[in-house]
Amino acid sequence: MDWEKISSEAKIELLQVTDLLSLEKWRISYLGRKSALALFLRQLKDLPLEEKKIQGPLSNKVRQSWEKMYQEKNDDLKNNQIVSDSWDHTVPVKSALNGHLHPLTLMAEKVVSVFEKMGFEIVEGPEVEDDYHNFEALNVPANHPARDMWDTFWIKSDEKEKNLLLRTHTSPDQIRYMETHQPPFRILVPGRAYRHEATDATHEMQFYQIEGLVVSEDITLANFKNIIEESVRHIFKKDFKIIFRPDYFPFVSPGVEVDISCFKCRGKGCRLCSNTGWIEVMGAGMVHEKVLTNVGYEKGRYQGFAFGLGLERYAMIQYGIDEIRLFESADLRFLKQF
Ligand code: FA5
Repeated sequence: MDWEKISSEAKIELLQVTDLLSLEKWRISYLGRKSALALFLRQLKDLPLEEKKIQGPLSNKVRQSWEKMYQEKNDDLKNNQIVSDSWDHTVPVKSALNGHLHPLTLMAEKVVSVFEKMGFEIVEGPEVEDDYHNFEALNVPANHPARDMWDTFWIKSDEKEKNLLLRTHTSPDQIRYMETHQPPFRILVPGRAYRHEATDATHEMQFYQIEGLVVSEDITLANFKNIIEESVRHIFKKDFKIIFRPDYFPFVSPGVEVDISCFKCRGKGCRLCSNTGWIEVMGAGMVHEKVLTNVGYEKGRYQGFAFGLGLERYAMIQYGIDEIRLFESADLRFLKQF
């Protein structure tokens, strides 16, 4: 018997097999009781001894290799193929898991859409910043005590590009925009900020801010107050109590902090709001004259306001979340609720 020739025919035929029915036909034809191989094995005992010694092991090897080929093909078809005649259409299937937007994305989209309706242009800036844009141009020179307000992640880099950092706020994007644009304008800059600080229920090391900047010849703090009150009303669709308090930032004068009444204790005071009854949501103020001249604007001609709001804080208020660290936890029990 020319086992080599028959084996190669068997292989070619097996390659063409695509369902279990034709695989069974193949098995009957090559390994079945009436197959050439089975007949040969049955007649083996009648061969002369010398011949038997050669043909015996040879034909057994052929049988083993065909059985292996058969088994592999069988497994392959069973794993990968739905055999039409054994497919029960009535068996319920597991429904596919649908993805959905992260609560911070939902919140950012809401904030952006409200400000867009108020005529703000959406702008983005780099997360890896230089000292100049993050601090210097914002009137925070080296060694200024206000630098302590932003615990900074500095980036190790070569001589040419030294003083790189992960931006500690989105305010450097005010500078980047003003360097290339003349007033009047209103911009909104959503983005990530990084601070090397201990985390707690309202502080993360990576968080999102949304910066706003409006500059023209006649912008006042009253415009700022009105825009923030209106935007809060449209974003949250509730009449939250908002408080504007004096605060200090080197790049604004006067400076303002904006707080919204604590959603958890309704102003009574709790752990979340450090017993103040208020949750701080943004820093803001009238753009400092030094900042306007640093970007090359004519001295005394323009004025404007800027603000930097914390997106997580907004989302916490919107969804009643009392722990900021849940946002980045990747905990599906949390994420599935949105
Ligand atoms: C600033 O970052 C200023 N750049 C804001 C500003 C912009 C002032 C323009 C004046 C003009 P502050 O550090 O307070 O300020 O942060 C602003 C807001 O970001 C906070 O009110 C808070 O909502 C949010 N935020 C600050 N630090 C964290 C943190 N570690 N985790 C989560 N949110 C934070």
